[in-house]
Amino acid sequence: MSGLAIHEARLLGRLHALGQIGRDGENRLTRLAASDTDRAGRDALVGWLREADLDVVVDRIGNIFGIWRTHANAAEAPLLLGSHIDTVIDAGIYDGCYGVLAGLEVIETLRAAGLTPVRPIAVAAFTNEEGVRYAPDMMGSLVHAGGLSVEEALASIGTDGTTLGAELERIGYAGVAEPGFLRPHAYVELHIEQGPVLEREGVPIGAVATLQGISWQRVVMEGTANHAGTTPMSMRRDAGYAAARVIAFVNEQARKAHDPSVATVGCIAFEPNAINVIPARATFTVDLRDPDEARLAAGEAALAIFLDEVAASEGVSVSVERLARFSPVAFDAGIVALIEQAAAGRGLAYQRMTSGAGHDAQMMARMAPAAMIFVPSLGGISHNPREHTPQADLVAGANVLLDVVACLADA
Ligand code: HGY
Ligand code: MN
Ligand code: MN
Ligand code: MN
Repeated sequence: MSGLAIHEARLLGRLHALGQIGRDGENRLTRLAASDTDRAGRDALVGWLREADLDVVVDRIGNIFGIWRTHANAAEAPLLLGSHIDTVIDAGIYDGCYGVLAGLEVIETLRAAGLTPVRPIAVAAFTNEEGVRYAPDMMGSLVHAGGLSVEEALASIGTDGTTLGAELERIGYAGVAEPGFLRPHAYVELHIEQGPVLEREGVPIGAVATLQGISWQRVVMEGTANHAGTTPMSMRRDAGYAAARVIAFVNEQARKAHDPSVATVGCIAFEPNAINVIPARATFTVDLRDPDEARLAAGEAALAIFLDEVAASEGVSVSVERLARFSPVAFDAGIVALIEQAAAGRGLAYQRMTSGAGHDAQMMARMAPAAMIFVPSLGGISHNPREHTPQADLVAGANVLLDVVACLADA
């Protein structure tokens, strides 16, 4: 293994500095893709990449790459590290940012040690991993891996009616490099687990071998606005009640299935949204996930049947828009084993696991051997300002990444 150690204060200092960028008056952190706060986060990252004397490239979907191209290895396919720095609404400071900044930290540590790896090493911050403003999520890495055309991605319309391409232009991150210009030799992503497993097991390192399938849909149910006081229950076409039945259905289905299947209705809006008007329209999202493709597909089919049943019984119309659909992914067994060796080499307990969250690595696995390293999330909490990982775990994860990179890049 490398025998080196990352510069703790530099990594932790940058993580906390980035975590202050994009806070509102109530101190809530939100950097939605291609927003003004995302621009501020991107500017900070580009500044650190430049300070590290990396070759900074921005591609047409706004993915940011910092490339360490020493003369000795210019021709080789780079080893790529990275994650994302866009956030959900009212986010924590570690999701995505930890992997990007640890990737940069590993490059700076290897360079400061005077090593010249056989392979170039690059770190990426992919655009719109969260998918909160523009769907699908993991968009920048999906485009990079060729799973979505850059034109289609740039034309995507946000929840606020904006177009991603115009917003990237506005914030100055509509790059010129063609997506996929950098074909990595391998991709390794360090990330907080965002779930309860590692903390519950008392294990500091997760070697992520698989990542579950994801299905995102937006459902619109149309009924009839009417008077809340005068309309008999038997005469209602209540889109709000119809939506409530569907929300109950997907939750009961997932609870009935068994642990790995999960279902979430995270967004809902009623129109006209007035206390004394029967909702004419209900718009809501359904996020289904399962490590088993057949079970995920069965959950989607059961939902489709139930939507038809509710439409008929409540007299509402239903339209469904698919926002994202990714099958479960198995990561590269060789890199997973290397992660376990690196953890063992540092005397750290580790365990092989699956990821409940979506990550850029699942897109990068389409174009190169890929795997992930997890560190624990306190209370299993994430996508929440209380997201937290103890400093010792953050440093341990970055040092394991350092050893994996030193090996893969032949430093
Ligand atoms: O949805 C996800 O799992 C990821 O955070 N985008
Ligand atoms: Mn993330
Ligand atoms: Mn996330
Ligand atoms: Mn993710």
